[in-house]
Amino acid sequence: MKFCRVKAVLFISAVSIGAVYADDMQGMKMDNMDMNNKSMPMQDMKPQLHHAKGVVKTIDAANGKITIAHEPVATLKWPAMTMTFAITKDQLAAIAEGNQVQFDFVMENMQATITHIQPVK
Ligand SMILES: [Cu+2]
Repeated sequence: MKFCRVKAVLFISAVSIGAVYADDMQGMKMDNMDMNNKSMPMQDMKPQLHHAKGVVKTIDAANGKITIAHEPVATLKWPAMTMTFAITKDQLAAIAEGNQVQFDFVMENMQATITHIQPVK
């Protein structure tokens, strides 16, 4: 008998807690809608990955930079050009000046950052 009453109390608590959570979720939904109203483009949150091929011109490992003469990049409507990308020391490990490379990169705030790079053999 005593056991049954405890169970009933627990059940009622669970129901009221559930109701509180439901209210919170409603609130979160509203917040998300507000964010959408500020028209935040999807690519600001997750930048698009671009793919390119090119030839490594110079490497500046100390400053995390690599200059590549790359072929046209269709996803950005870029012509072929020579430009500098941000790159990590780990990514530079297998790369040398003069290498033919293929790589992925993201564009953020006018900064091109390599996310993956490998020599083309
Ligand atoms: Cu470029």
